Amino acid sequence: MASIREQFPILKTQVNGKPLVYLDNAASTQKPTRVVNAIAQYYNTSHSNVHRGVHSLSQKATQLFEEAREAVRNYLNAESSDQIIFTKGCTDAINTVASGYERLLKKGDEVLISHLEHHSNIVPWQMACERSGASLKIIPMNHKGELEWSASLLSPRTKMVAVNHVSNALGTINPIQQIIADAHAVSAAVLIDGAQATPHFAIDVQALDADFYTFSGHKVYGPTGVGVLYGKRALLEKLPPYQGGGDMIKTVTFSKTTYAPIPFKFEAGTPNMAGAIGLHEALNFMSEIGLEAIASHENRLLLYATEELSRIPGIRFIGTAENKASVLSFLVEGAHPYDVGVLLDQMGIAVRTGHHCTQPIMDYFEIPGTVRASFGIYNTMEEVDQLVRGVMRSASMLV
Ligand code: 7TS
Repeated sequence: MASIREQFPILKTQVNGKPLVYLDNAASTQKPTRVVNAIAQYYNTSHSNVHRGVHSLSQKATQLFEEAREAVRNYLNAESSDQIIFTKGCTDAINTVASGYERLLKKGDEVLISHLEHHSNIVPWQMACERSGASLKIIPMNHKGELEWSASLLSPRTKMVAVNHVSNALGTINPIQQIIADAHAVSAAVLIDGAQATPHFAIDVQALDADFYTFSGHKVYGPTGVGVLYGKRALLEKLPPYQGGGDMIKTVTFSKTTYAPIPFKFEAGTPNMAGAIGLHEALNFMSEIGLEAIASHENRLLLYATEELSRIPGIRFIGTAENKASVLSFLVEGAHPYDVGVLLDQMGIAVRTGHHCTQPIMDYFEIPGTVRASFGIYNTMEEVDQLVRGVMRSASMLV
């Protein structure tokens, strides 16, 4: 653990005069020095535009960028690296699919999303439905924050099912394997928003049989401004691109343009090479620690935090699913989550407060928001103790 923490200089800094306890990993993780160095190294030694020049530097940049794509392929166990599209992030990846589907969907078609989605897996589908005339259906959830999945929610009209692998607000791990199998039985495609799964456990898109899988670089110890869309080849080939520009074409005349093959069809303009190279380094960092070791460490933190926080009078957990990743949402009776967050911040403890871009979940529980602690690779049991003491102090001041 000491050697892992050593790699994150920010963890040695102070916030409000107190050592930082960073528990907002679901929003964004901190970056190890090697990721920062890989980006600096790229700019210092290898930067030029990709896929264009015959000159050596352009070829070097292209090689590094394409090696990053191969690293993502390997990380997700995709069949082929041309099924890996670099995007600005998870939101951009979902919008790429939803904007393409907007043109494939027809009136009478249905798109199924869940009550547990982040706004970025709700709004793009609302837009696609509004513009195409398709209808949006919702998979309901129960009071534990688990999806009430039933294959009867599907019909031959269902063309797309878009659900998250793990809920960012509650930590629920969703039964996506069952959902994918049932959706395929009615020939619906399935998009899995993996923004909160990729930081915590290994993903195998082939074993899952997901049609599309998306995630963000900045939540897996990589840089901001880069993300990934994985798709099955036949579906990506059928999906219209939603941005036009350089790099995504085969031929252009004023009367007609033909598109480049995947993945370039979806990568209009100069891509975020530095971002992809930083992401490559971040995936190496995670793989070297080992996804199983990460999952078991974070699971221990989650269990310990749940047990210790539950001793605090008036604590109420929001999201008590059987199967959870290391996200813990809670309220202290009589205290507004925002006030708890501000007091914790004064103690150097960074947690997220609010609706976490999941307003339908907050509406379900009839609450304004929650306090959310989310754990990453570098968090320790001592930090959980600090959180518990901080929440106790906040409660004694506010209630
Ligand atoms: N999907 C899920 C499940 C998320 O948790 C997030 C971001 C996104 C999509 C969007 O990712 P982006 O990188 O494109 O913004 N979630 C959060 C969060 O929980 N707090 O801040 C951002």
